[in-house]
Amino acid sequence: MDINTIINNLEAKHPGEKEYLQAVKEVLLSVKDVYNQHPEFEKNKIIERMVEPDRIVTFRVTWLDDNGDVQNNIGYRVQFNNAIGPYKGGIRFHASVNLSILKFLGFEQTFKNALTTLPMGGAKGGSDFSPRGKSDREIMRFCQAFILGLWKNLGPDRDVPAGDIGVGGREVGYMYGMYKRLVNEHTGTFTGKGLDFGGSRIRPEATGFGALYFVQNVLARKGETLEGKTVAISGFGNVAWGAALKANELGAKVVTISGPDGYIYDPDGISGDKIDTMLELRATGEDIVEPYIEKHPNAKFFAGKKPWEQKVDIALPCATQNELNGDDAKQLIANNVQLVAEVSNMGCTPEAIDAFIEHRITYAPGKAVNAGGVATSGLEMSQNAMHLQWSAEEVDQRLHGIMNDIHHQCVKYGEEPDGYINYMKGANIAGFMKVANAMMEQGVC
Ligand code: 2IT
Repeated sequence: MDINTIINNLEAKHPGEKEYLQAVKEVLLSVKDVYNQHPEFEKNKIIERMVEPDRIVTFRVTWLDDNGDVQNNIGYRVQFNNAIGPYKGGIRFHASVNLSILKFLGFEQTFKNALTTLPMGGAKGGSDFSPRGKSDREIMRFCQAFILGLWKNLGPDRDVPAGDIGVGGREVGYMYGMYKRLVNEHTGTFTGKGLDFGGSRIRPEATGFGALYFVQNVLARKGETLEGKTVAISGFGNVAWGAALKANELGAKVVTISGPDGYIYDPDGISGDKIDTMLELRATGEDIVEPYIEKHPNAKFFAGKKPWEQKVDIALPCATQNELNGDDAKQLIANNVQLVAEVSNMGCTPEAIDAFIEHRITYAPGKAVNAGGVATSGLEMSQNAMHLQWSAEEVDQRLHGIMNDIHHQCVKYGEEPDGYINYMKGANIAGFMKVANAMMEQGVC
């Protein structure tokens, strides 16, 4: 079956799952040419098998809030594809979570994990539970109830979750604690754990650090560095924090962060202690950035706006899917942006991506740029399996090597006749070929 028919069938079968259909469409359109060169893929229905999750687990999560009232949420785990390794991917707790979003994330994760060069399959999970305004005890009870519904499907060689939006070290700790009680084994079946119980050094920083190593590679090809470049970052979570730290270390000036309430523009640069302000804002549990200006009065807060209206050299979406749309892209292009690298998953809408590619602005997709997070999770799995813990230098060096390799794969498959590197195409083809070949070698099953 040709690619367009597969896409049409999928749209008919899963109407309304817009994020999932968006992610699938992007990958399938990019791999069209290589798919057509491999008739064995069509014969074995590789794509038809690849676009459907292997398994979806849905469960009710019931917990008691601080008033003793009963609360109900929905829990999910989408085990997408384990052709190249155990299911691996984060857990998202956010009011917006639904099956379309988790299927898109699980699908993307499969190709991202393939790009890391490590043996990990793709999965994603989460709940429509909103951590906003919840007490620590409520978070703990929710995490425990979530694991009660999911634990039987997990295991070090079966499925290894981690964090995502709304799930950080604290939540992973609570989930892992309950998981360990239930299975009575300390096998490290979670990554992003605390350093004292099997966590990896550099894991909290890894997504942001890896993204900046990728950006370094992109610039190096053009004979440039990050020194003196201005950078717009969205979000203020763990990913934005790691990206801001490394961007500063490499000589760039970060001028924005953002939250659901709006964005901060700090003309003096968000550096040093100011980066810690991000941690303080998060610790309030309110999910807003406006209080930044109380501590740093030179900065300005723009309510309800996105940072993409500022003139910068580099834009790094670090918040959530589709946070940068066609109009934002036009604004960035008019302001002469040089490079847009998604650190969030599917941060740009298809219209934005089309605009960047049409204007030959370097655009790099999340599945390549943010793969350092899950890659370091893979390194955590290795350390757990070997019952040891590497130094920060060792982990950072491996992470850097992996990001260089991912960049290399993108260039190899993404170079166009005019010399433009289509990083989206490169990442999609490289990831697809690895998963497709692994599925072919394992037979029809
Ligand atoms: O989107 C992602 O790659 C993550 N949330 C991290 C997944 C992981 O297993 O570390």
